[in-house]
Amino acid sequence: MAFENIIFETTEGIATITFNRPKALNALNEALLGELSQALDQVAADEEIRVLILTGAGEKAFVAGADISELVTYNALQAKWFAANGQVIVDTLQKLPIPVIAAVNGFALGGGNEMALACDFIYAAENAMFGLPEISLGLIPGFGGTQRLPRLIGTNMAKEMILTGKMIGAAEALQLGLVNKVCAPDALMAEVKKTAGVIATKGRVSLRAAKEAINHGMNTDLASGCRYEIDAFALTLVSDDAREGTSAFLEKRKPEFKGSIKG
Ligand code: CO8
Repeated sequence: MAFENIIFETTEGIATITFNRPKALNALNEALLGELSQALDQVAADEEIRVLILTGAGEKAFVAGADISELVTYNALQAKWFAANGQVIVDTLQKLPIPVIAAVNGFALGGGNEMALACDFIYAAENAMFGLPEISLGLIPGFGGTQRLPRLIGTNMAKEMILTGKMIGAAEALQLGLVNKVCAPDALMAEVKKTAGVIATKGRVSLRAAKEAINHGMNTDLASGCRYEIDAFALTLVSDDAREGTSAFLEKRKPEFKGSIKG
């Protein structure tokens, strides 16, 4: 279907969703979130898509947060629905069976920062700015920021960012472990696609199992996480891709992973 607030395209197994409201710095309104939700469903249902990239249209912003002009019209129930709906979407992003990379090309604020936090990792342009400025609006983060940011950069650094509402640049975000790599703005998408391309050559079953094991382990104790890994490892070992990967190694050739998650 045709989207108006996002651009959804797929090339060689790599899907890209571009937030596309550049005049409002790609702020998240209900229409955009509805389209994003539909696009994520399409991504989840399409086994040919190996990796998803999220980015923002224009040169200024990834996403500058929830659309404040829409937020101010909400009553309490609408605000609850908006936050709950947003959390379903970031949860869907985090649980997508394929890797998701955020290519942060400018401001990633509020709900935009939270969207990036739900991705598997972030590459940022040198001009990217990260922040959870809700406190300056008399609000708090509502799309999971109070939960995911401390898990990623530690409680005290997250508290400082959330309680002051300050923005940090890409270099500081790299130092904090919020982003994996900082690139020149015009090199960002090429770098992200290069990494996505490497991931896309790997087996579907093992990619899914590795992501699930890490996500599961981050929400449980070490012993339970390791126990989960045993089962996930056993499942991957009997997959077509593991047969191909191990045979290719023994035959001294490159593997060609063509296995299906459906067995
Ligand atoms: N919502 C709506 N419009 C926005 C937003 C936004 N978040 N951000 C920018 N815009 C619009 C501006 O209003 C402006 O529109 P116009 O040209 O019509 O005046 C246009 O985008 C360009 O913005 P600026 O002129 O402000 O550009 P600057 O370069 O001067 O400043 C900033 C860039 C610093 C990013 C600035 O725009 C800004 O501070 N934006 C708001 C950032 C913010 O506070 N984000 C958090 C929003 S709240 C949130 O995300 C909560 C998520 C959870 C919600 C759950 C609740 C129920």
